[in-house]
Amino acid sequence: MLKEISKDNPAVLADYLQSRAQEISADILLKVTEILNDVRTNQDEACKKYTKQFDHQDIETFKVSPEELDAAIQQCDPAFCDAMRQAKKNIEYFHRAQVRQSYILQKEKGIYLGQRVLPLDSVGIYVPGGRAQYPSSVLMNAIPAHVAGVKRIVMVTPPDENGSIHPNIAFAAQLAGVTEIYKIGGAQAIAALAYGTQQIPAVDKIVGPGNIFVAAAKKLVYGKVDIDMIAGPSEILVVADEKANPRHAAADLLSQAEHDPMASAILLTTSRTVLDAVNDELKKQSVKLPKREIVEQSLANYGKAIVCDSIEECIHFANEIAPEHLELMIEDPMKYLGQVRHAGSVFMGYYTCESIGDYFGGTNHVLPTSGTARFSSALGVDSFIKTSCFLHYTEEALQAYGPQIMTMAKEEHLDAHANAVKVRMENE
Ligand code: HSO
Ligand code: ZN
Repeated sequence: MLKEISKDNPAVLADYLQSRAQEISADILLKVTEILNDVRTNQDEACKKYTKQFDHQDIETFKVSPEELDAAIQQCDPAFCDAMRQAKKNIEYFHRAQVRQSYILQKEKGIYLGQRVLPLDSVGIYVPGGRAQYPSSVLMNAIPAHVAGVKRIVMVTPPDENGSIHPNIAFAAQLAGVTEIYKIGGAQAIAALAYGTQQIPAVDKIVGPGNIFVAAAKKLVYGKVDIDMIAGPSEILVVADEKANPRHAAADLLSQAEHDPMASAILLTTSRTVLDAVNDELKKQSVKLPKREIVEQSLANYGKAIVCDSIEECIHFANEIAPEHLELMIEDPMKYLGQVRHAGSVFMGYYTCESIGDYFGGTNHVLPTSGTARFSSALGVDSFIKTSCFLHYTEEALQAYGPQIMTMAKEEHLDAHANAVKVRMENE
């Protein structure tokens, strides 16, 4: 059942928005800092100790050997492998269009300047164990890195109860171009990737979701390495007009509610009849789901609805909420897309359920949550590149513009700066 928020009572919406913000407690930050320092100092010994303590495994060699990888992949269902291969093609197709070009500009007097686009040398992808082990996320993280041209793509994932890596994760890694896999998870894995150990060489950037300890570790190592984002629980916001099928809308809301008891599912509709029908459907459909308990908790916590006067008004509230996923279950979605300012990814029309994007369509499913779509973007090729600029002046150009540069330097009382120009101008 979705709790209705009156559109005339913005305070309730503000409360909801506030409650999405995730704070990491000082206690957790302290514990994680200890782990980070320990791994930084004692390297593999500390990694082994924490793997024993948290994952109950004695791991001597963290790196997954080619034989172990092949043996794991043998166990995968061929139909799953085929679907993953097609998904990979679609994801690659979309991300290739994101590749940015270097540029060079020629100016008067032999001046030229430009910017080069360079892939990062190495990245680490964190893949959680347990409940949220998603091979689709391996594709979403590794393929853009591969397309960007990153040479070393490292994956870390905690060992399972047999000390091995999950077959589907192994297959996804191989398919997506991961170059090294290590069986290690938690804050210790983030520390190893950030600082390097004897067995696990450091990387330049760490991406991928994880539990609160992983999130805290990523926050703390930021600066030593880059990170992607601190991902919060999944969010779906459905905008439905009077022609939207309530059964479909309910199915889509449940598809994200099943991720997490803290996930949010919001319906904005121009029709009270649709809202009532969606609520009936939620009841009917949720009892049949294996993750019924999670879904019920999530809807009780963050299942909301607003009945609006128009699609424009729905989009106004969608922009306020800045959801991770926005479905436009409306007749002419293209007509309204331009009004959408803040959403991680938009799903257009009655047939584009979010699941298509989660797995297969090609757009990335690593998206900004908790309102961060106001200022950040989906993971993509841009997440794995950096730029470096360059500049060239000739003697003629320096003679022409030297006085202006010196004027600026003198205003900042930086005589040595001015002098570097002057000594060259006097050469003549
Ligand atoms: N919807 C999730 C991604 C995902 N769904 C992975 C299924 N598998 C991101 O919010
Ligand atoms: Zn999902």
